[in-house]
Amino acid sequence: MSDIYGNKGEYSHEIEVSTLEDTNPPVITSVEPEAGRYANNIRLLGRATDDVGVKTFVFQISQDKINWSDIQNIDLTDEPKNARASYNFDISSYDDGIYYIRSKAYDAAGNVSSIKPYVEYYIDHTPPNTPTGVRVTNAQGNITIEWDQGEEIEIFLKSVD
Ligand SMILES: [Ca+2]
Repeated sequence: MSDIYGNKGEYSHEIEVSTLEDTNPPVITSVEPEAGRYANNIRLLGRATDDVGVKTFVFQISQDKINWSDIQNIDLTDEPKNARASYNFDISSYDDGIYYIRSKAYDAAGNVSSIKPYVEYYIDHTPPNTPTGVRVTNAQGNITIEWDQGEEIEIFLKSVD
């Protein structure tokens, strides 16, 4: 390479980009535990995969599946392709009700998982000592007490004529 004066220009190297750009977002493969009632804490466990590596998990909570707020961000320093992150979520300050929890995952390139499955949890601080829907039936001296949840008991009474 030379200019019109015959001076040799300095050869400039193009910086070669050897690492392929990561454009594939991570995929959340599971959020645990399974749906159910929880009183004081929920031991959350999320799993995700990525073609390069998962860098960050974010657990989020919502009551309407529209507005989500972060519960916890978890950075994975080793950025594994098959990643799992757990968090013991203290729900003691949450009101009773139905909540949805989901997880997002980011890779090192900033791609975020697009499909974010959620799990439905019922936060319930009320101890289950009050049965609902109590029914008492009396058939020929056999009194049966039933309620909607829990075990049934039968009380057999001799009818007094
Ligand atoms: Ca990726």
